Amino acid sequence: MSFVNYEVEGPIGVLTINKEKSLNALNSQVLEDLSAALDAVDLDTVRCLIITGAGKKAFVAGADIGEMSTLTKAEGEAFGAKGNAVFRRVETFPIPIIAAVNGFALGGGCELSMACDIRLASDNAVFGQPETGLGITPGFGGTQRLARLVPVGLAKQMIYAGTNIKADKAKECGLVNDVYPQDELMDAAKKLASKIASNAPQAVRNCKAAINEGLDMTMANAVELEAKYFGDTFETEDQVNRMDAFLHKGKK
Ligand code: CO8
Repeated sequence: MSFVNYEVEGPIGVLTINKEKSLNALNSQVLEDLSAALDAVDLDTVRCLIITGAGKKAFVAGADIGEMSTLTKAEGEAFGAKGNAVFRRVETFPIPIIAAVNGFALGGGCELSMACDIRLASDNAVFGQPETGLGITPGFGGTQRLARLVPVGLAKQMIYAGTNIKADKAKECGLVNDVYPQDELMDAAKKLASKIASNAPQAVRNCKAAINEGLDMTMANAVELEAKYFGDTFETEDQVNRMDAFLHKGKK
């Protein structure tokens, strides 16, 4: 049995972390199941993914504290590396991934949402990195991605003091794009995913790669990179047909 359900609705794939009893906490098995679910995505037909958590209380309440409690230094490092490898797969997955954050997104949950391209939240969502209170640092990318997504001072406060932020504050600081009533979150995520899926798939993929790779570069190198991804979209069926349709609208 997998702790990650994968359902396909046309061009949209929905991955649900399904361990509701422990608020979808991430243990080694869940991380492996998430990776296996990504393996199962048919990239010829699916154009956007949504990741969410089972139930109405939590997206993911963190890495599994029970599993982590007895780790040695070496095992801790290995567990961190395992989580980071899976989250990096999420971040660099060829198609966009939307996090539909339907409740607590703490520790590894906040980190999973930040590895996604876009975060939408329910009004009961809570984001935080409570690790220092447990005697550890964030270990699945939290010290790096949070400081790149929100003002550095806020990231430092959230990480040093373990200050959680609610959905409205997460929207105010740009961590999430929009906030919805819990019952409307998935419809909103699917609507956005459908809009993404309606655009030219190669162009969308190239945009994701250009944005992600360019963020680590100087502007001079980044625009050179953009030129390559831009050029790559020409002479594709989508480019030819979509521009032709624009130019000849109403004339055919
Ligand atoms: N790990 C394991 N079990 C959990 C976790 C978790 N992170 N979160 C919740 N649960 C379990 C609870 O133990 C409880 O189980 P049971 O019913 O068997 O007692 C069940 O889920 C329900 O939880 P609560 O009863 O606590 O529910 P509340 O509504 O009272 O509280 C909270 C909800 C506030 C979300 C609370 O559960 C909580 O604080 N959870 C822990 C949050 C946390 O600290 N997360 C960060 C964990 S550390 C981390 O993620 C590090 C990532 C990087 C790792 C790098 C490794 C080297």
